Amino acid sequence: MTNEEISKILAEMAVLYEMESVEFKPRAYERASDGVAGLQEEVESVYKKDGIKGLMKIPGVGRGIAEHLKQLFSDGHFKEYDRLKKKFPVDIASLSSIEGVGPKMIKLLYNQLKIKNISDLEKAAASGELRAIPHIREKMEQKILKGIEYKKSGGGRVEIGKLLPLARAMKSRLEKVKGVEAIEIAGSLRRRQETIGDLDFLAVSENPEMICEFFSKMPEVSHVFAKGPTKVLVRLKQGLDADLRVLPKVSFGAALQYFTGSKDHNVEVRKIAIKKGYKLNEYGLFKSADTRGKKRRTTQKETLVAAHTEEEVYKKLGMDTPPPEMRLNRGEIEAALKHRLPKLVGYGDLKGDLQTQTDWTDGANSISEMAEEAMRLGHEYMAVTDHTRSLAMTGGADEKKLLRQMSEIDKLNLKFNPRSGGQKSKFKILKGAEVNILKDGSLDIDDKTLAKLDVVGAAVHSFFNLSREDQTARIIKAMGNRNVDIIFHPTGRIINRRKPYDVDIEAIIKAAKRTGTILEIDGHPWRLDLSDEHIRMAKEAGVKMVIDTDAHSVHELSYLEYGIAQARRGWAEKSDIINTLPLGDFLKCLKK
Ligand code: DGT
Ligand code: CA
Ligand code: CA
Ligand code: ZN
Repeated sequence: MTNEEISKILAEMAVLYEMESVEFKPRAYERASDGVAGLQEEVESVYKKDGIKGLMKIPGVGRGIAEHLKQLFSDGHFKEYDRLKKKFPVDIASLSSIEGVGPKMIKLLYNQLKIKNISDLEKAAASGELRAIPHIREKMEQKILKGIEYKKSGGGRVEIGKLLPLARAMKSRLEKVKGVEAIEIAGSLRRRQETIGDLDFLAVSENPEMICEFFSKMPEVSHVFAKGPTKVLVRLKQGLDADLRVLPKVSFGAALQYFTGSKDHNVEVRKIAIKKGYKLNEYGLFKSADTRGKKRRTTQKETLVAAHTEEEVYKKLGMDTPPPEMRLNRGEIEAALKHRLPKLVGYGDLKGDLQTQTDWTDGANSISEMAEEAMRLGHEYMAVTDHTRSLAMTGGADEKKLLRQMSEIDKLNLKFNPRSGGQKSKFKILKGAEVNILKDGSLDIDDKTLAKLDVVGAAVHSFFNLSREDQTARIIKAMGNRNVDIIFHPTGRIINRRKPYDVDIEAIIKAAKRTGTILEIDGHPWRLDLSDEHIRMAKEAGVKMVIDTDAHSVHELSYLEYGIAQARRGWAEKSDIINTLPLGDFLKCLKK
């Protein structure tokens, strides 16, 4: 069983215990689910190597859950899960993918109306039956209907955060198959798009049939649609399709170029090839031997010009090679022809993280655990930005709590400071907050306290339905506060779950420029907010941005990668992103 599947079961169990009204267990299972999802190594091999003790080292996994996992690996199923599933035969995964539907709601829906899946829910919401439940009013009913509609319109595309680790794990196992010389992930995943329609693997192998056989039998596969000697098409348990193509070594670069896409990019590149008298396809760039007698031209007379690497293909066409993230036919082809591609911010360029939540509010880990992990990742700084007062469900901090947290951070910084004799040099925890922007654009923490923080992010977490005018004015008012350094997740969307609120992003960008406010690129793969197009607008307006993770646990601190990918798709360069700067220079870019 893969980590993905185990993590899913643990997350379901959290909800099932909630339905059973068991205390503490729901949170414990959620943490274990997160811990498993974030693990590089397969849980099963951890167990095989180090037994129960090894399992208990996984973040969030205590003895009880470790015992359950042991049983899972020895008998192939979770007794407790089977018992709960029998008691509550509910499609938890799909119900909880609807905005506004969490564990407590699932419990109410089942107990009161026996709602088991999305179609039951849709019927109940459309007929007004939902309002029989005391906690559900019309507003909630509308929200649920909107959520269902939005989910349907998503067309089954899967968020990148669910796929990149999965695809990498598959890739590393495919690499080890006998005869394999190269494996690459192409398609939208190589371009690091926000959502993925299907996975495209390319391989070079001396033994194509063997890798095809291996691929079709991978544990991630739920169904094989087609299997030939050099091509396999499967459905994954994750709910999307994946295909593998095995190619001759000579044409690997051309194939990679072709299957990386995007389709729009390819169409334009092919036009350039034709203009130059070439033919371009997944096997290579060819020059026709006879350009006059078109009718008599045969493929035998074509000579291969370039195919081995992508760079060769682009070079023969007179172009630089655009990074995969840029290949969307949004001007990159022209720039590549003029040798004027921007030098994109790199995956190793960030010096720190600027949005993290801890167990002071709704995060899973302590400040110190988060800081240790940030150090391990090589960061120079990390801002702690817990939620504030008016986000009551997270236990948001008021002024007093923020002051207490600040002195805790002072203590920790002293501990991490080399002068105190510690080993960990040059790391600093910054005092921050994710301050809530109230309906009228004022903030829920007083200015005196905000002024004491190193870095203040402000964000909208309520009143998503204001008119465009009011929503925009509200955020711009917050930007006018001289303590507000950054606007976090500026459009509020959650991928596949919630549309952005209606806001005039051009006006926000203008106001950011005028007030010296920074805009966030929230790298959490559920958010990825700003979008790539907004990033490009901000860059062109000369507005500075930060890339951060919005991490709520230690393993989410690795989400910077998604934020960087997003920034690259938005053409951002190092100089556009201020947390590429060392701490001192970074702080100088803030308002104070
Ligand atoms: P997805 O899967 O919807 O997230 O997006 P892609 O870009 O991965 O699309 P997919 O899997 O249909 O095809 C992979 C690549 O193959 C695509 O990016 C470009 C190339 N490709 C597919 N169909 C065509 C086509 O009709 N013409 C050209 N020029 N390229 C194509
Ligand atoms: Ca694809
Ligand atoms: Ca495909
Ligand atoms: Zn939070």
